[in-house]
Amino acid sequence: MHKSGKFIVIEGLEGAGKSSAVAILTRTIQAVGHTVVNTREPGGTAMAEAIRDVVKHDWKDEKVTVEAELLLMYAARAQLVQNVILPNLDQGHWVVGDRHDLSSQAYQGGGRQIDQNMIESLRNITLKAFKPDFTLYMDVEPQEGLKRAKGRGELDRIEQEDLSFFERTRARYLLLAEQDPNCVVINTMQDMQAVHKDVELAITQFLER
Ligand code: T5A
Repeated sequence: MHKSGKFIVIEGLEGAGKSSAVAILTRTIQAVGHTVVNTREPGGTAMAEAIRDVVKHDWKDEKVTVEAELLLMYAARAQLVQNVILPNLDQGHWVVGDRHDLSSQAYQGGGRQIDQNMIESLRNITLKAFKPDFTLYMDVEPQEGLKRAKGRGELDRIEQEDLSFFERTRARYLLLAEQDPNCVVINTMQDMQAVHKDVELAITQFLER
């Protein structure tokens, strides 16, 4: 499989502050001499970006089924992993991903309450044994995260879900983060300076491993 590149992922609800965490990780990893490639999900290839548009779009009278949403997330992920992530890791580059598979487990599994076995099957087909080397889960209370996201402009189709959807999503994130020894939880209810310090510390400790 891949040579020596590592796949680092940032996860969290909307407004958790993933964008600035991605910037900190990228800077810190580059500072020790690695080439960093940034990705986002859904998206990151021409086709996956088109899927992103489709999945974030509001289709007015046409209900987007939970199954269609799940399949689109995995279709985009298949494109990104095979065309971008794996080839870069093979070349020894590090990939910093804004969201990956944990998002599907949390949003579609927790939020949409899709059966875990169905998600697991898609995961096995799409990713096989591939998984991130390290994940930072940026934890935010849904109300606060949505307030921050709203402050940035219009909410998309998924962001317009009710609070209980995001509470279920967060609960699933926390559960899965706790079970994963390669996942660190960052409390983003603190001020930004404290959050950034925690992110820097987490990635520095990973680099020193
Ligand atoms: N999705 C995605 C699924 O349902 N399943 C999947 O499998 C995948 C891959 C993606 C959508 O798709 C869903 C999840 C999403 O709904 P997106 O546009 O990528 O859509 O959505 P997000 O990744 O959530 O993007 P956001 O931009 O909303 O979140 P960020 O990046 O976490 O937020 P950020 O960094 O832009 O911060 C938001 C604002 O908050 C402020 C920032 O300055 C910014 O203004 N902020 C803080 N303010 C105070 N204190 C702090 N500690 C702060 N941290 C940030």
